[in-house]
Amino acid sequence: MANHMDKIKRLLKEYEDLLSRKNEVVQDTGVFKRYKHPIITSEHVPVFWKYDLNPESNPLMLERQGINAAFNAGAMLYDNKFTLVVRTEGNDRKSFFAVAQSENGIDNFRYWDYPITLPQTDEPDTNVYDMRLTKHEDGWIYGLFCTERRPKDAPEYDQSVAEAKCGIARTKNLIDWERLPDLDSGDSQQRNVVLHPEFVNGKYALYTRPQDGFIDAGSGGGIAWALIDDIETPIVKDQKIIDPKVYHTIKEVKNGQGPAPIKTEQGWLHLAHGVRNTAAGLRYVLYMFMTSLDDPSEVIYSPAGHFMAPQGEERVGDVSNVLFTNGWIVKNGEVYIYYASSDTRMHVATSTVERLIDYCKNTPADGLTSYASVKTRNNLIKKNLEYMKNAKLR
Ligand code: M1P
Repeated sequence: MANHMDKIKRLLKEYEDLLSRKNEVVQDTGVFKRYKHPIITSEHVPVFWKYDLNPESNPLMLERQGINAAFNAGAMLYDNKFTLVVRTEGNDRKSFFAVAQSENGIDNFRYWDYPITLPQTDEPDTNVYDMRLTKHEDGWIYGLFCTERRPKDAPEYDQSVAEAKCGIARTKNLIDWERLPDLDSGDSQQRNVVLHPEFVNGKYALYTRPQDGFIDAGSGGGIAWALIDDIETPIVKDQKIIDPKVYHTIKEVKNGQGPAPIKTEQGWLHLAHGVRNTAAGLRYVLYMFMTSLDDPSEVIYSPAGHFMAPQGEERVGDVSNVLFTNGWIVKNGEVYIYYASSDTRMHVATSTVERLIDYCKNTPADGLTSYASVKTRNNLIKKNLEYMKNAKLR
């Protein structure tokens, strides 16, 4: 018995050491700061979610219900704490949502005692993931997420056929959730749907990502914009592509809105993921753009290329070469970007609203050819050489 208790104490101590580890900046590009440690991994999930601690029912202290990964978290400031709704995935491959909070946003994230129990529709979800949190001006906190099910007409021989739809739930306290009907967009598949935080022309506004197949966006042309009359009967009648996928860019295969955009004096700041093809498979990176305050469906700045791409250990995981984001938080002008690497773990990067606007406005747009890229770079080189000559730096 003493031995059993020692094992529990050791597990709890190792757990506490991990959670209280301080994070530190390891990269500062001027645009953002990157941090040394992931902020949430499968190891951050409470010991009492994995082990049966009772010596009578688990005398050998085996891990009973392992956790495979913790990634793709929605984010918001709740109760003045940095609050994530983490896609937490068991060894059984099922994802579920769980709240974790931190006082400073960069380390010491702690899970609440229980994961979220999400109410079901008449058609139960097989798997749920990637919740985008939006504090809407109607007073509710909305969570839009992907609900995945096996289509009724799927052939018996193929057990991997899946259908992705946008599930919708809302809450006032992140504990009790009301499930609304799934979004009816008329598309065969939908993922990466995000609710805009304000009414637009008196309607709820959505960023959608129509797609033909479960993985393949096909004729789904990019990030779309849709207005719906009623969130309790959410039907999309019309979608227009506002940020298309484009040949030979970081979003040539597909893209998707990240979290809900941030409102600034100069426009809405958007963070998104773009996907391109490589010989080693798909590569997911983060990119940014801005839309107009007068018309949030009008893109006003679109800097070329990626904002962040996988580096170091971020490159490797269950789905390698992936950065994905569905959460960020603004506090006093500081922006905390929560991103996941390779469908395995969560990280934070920090910036400011001022720096992100500067990045979006002053990074040249993609000229779409090597010739145009050289021309843009030559402009920078020429300007710098003149500056360095005048400043006697060379
Ligand atoms: O595996 C990478 C990502 O793939 C999907 O994103 P998208 O719909 O753009 O292809 C999502 O399943 C996401 O969860 C995952 O991180």
